[in-house]
Amino acid sequence: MNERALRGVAARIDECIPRTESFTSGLRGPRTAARIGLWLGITFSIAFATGLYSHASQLATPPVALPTGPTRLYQVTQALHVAAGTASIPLLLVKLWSVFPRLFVRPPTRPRELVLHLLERGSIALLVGAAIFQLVTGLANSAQWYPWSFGFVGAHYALAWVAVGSLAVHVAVKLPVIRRAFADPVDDEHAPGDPAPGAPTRRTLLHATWASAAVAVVATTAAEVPGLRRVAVLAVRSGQGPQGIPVNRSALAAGVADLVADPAWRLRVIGPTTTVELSLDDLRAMAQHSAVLPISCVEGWSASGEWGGVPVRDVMALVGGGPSDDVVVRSLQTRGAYRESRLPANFARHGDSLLALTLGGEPLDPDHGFPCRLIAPARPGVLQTKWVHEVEVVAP
Ligand SMILES: Nc1nc2c(c(=O)[nH]1)N[C@H]1C(S)=C(S)[C@@H](COP(=O)(O)O)O[C@H]1N2
Ligand SMILES: [Mo]
Repeated sequence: MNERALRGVAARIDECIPRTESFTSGLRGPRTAARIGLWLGITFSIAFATGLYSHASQLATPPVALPTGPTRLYQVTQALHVAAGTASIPLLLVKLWSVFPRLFVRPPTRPRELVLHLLERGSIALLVGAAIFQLVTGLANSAQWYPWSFGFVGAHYALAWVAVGSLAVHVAVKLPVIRRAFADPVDDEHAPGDPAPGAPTRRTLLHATWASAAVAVVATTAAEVPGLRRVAVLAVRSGQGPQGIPVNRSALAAGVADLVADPAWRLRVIGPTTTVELSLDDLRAMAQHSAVLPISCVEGWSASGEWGGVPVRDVMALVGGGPSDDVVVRSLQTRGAYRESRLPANFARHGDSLLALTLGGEPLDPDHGFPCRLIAPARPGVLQTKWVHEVEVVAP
């Protein structure tokens, strides 16, 4: 094929691809995109900060000692994480719609400009890809649906850095456009390209977007607000479980139903000086302490109860454990990522960190960890190990 024929083909392909100018809705464009972008920046920052904290909380040995209070700290930060992520979904959809025609901008021909253009497009592709990945995996995780084979925690954490990094580049590159967009009024009547009288304005579009984000937040998180449980239609685990607390994995599902009913159950406590075995009656004979503490699941639901039992530090002291020791707690469960957790020293010596035997004054339901479970303040639910049978004091 000669060069002329090639040009002809290229021109014909070009004709088939829509042009940026063919999208005429005045609702789109920088003024809408910048204002929604500002809110996306806020929701992504909240999700990133609370996500980093959640990730650090789940490390066996966090890089810095994390605070053990207030008791509801993790409950609040994780609710913020899920709420910010959920609000981002309608925001991102409208934002993508508002800039969609830019997808059809023809690349410049001068090499220098072309390189810059491709870099800018590349950073946007990265940002959009990472943002969609985060929102889809986060939403699926909070619905306990895992239609993938990679590890959620590692992937969601890694892509958070990609999303936030490419977001910073995007804001820096677009700063002049953003400045101009905010300087312009949202709606200027009678300007060319602006909607005809009676047609929706940019202001209407923005208000509808804010409203959808607000509905998304309320529908996922209101379950914890007294009186609002019924409107939390999208909340996971907002229903009641035994003893007023929802159950994520039942004793049956964890394969421990028979083991927990065995009267021969003993708590093995391993320490630097000795190992002891305690029966349920031995534990009940020790000094009991109670505390109101929430189960705060990473999926976003949470529920508080009054837990009673033996402070972890009292059990550690039986085998020579002291206030600077960590402790590893193991479940009867033989499989599953949550069958073991490590309590850093500052949590282990906290008086409200319990090997709980009761909930609301009653013996634990098998689904809540009978005979004995770990419950400690300001920790993710995944670390509140149920069906405990072994406690080992370890040097940090
Ligand atoms: N052994 C064991 N402990 C566990 C789990 C588990 O699967 N196995 N799930 C954890 C998770 S994800 C949560 S949110 C809480 C739920 O506790 P609950 O069922 O008493 O509400 O228990 C935690 N403890
Ligand atoms: Mo959880």
